[in-house]
Amino acid sequence: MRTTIVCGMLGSGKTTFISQFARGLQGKTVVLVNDFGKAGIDGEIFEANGIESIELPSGCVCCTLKFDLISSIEKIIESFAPGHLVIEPSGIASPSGVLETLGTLKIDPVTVVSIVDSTEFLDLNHEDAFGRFFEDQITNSDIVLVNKTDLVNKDAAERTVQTVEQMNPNAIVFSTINCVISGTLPGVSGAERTIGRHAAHFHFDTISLKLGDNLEHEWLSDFFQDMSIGKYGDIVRAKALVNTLQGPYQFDLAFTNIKSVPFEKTVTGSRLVIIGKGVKRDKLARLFPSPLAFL
Ligand SMILES: Nc1nc2c(ncn2[C@@H]2O[C@H](COP(=O)(O)OP(=O)(O)OP(=O)(O)O)[C@@H](O)[C@H]2O)c(=O)[nH]1
Ligand SMILES: [Mg+2]
Repeated sequence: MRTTIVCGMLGSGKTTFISQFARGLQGKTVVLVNDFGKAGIDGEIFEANGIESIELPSGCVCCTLKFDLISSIEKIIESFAPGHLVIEPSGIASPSGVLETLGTLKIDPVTVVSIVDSTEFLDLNHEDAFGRFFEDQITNSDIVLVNKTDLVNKDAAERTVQTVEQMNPNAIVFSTINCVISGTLPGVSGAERTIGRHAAHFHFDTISLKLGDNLEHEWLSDFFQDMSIGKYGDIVRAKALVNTLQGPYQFDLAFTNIKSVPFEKTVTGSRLVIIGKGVKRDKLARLFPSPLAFL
């Protein structure tokens, strides 16, 4: 079994990458996904793309969910015997924690692909922000996608690529839009990896809300816009699958970038996940009154 870990900060593009990558793989492929919020969203996105996936409960696979990760992998091997296992840890997981777990299970070979969001990396790559997280991520990677280059200028994209190359001269680095790589991904596995530099965790509030199916697309778009400018706290990531009155939609906020696209099928239970610091729970409760419920 080949195993690929796809890591990267919240909203950097992990699910976007896997949705394309897994479809191109030969043989049985299973994705193991660990959404940070209680209302899992990514599993349903994979399903809509025809990709088999198993969701791990909320929390983080690199620390508190280590045992769940072990038992889920054992179950996947037993039930599906896949040719390829793809793991999407939560956007706060350190790859070294996941690599350690795979090591105890003697899983080999493992490729680490990491996604860097070029709209935030240069601003946040210092000790007081996410510097240690990025270091763990990039030094443990075989392949790095410097993604969302459509949203930054050429100079910022080039500086991001250069910084990543300096941090890990052995990694293969691509500059991408929507995680698209021309040609096939090189098959590499980092035998030389030194794990154990497990980065300290940063802590975020997470809120999951069950929504009704009676919301207007425009109202939700305005709400995401308001979240992006700080009206509900310092929100770093929000995502929702909603059957709006205009049809099913997927909404995303990743740092300050917002997006909504029609979803391929009716959503199984409209829901919203918000991740950030100082999230204004009371204000949200007033906006989404009963019978809508916090999960
Ligand atoms: N403009 C632009 N948007 C992108 C790009 N890549 C991904 N996105 C969008 O960014 C949002 C987040 O992408 P995801 O693939 O869900 O990110 P993720 O890393 O899986 O997010 P989490 O699992 O929540 O941490 C989605 O709306 C994507 O469509 C890109 O290169 N350019
Ligand atoms: Mg994801």
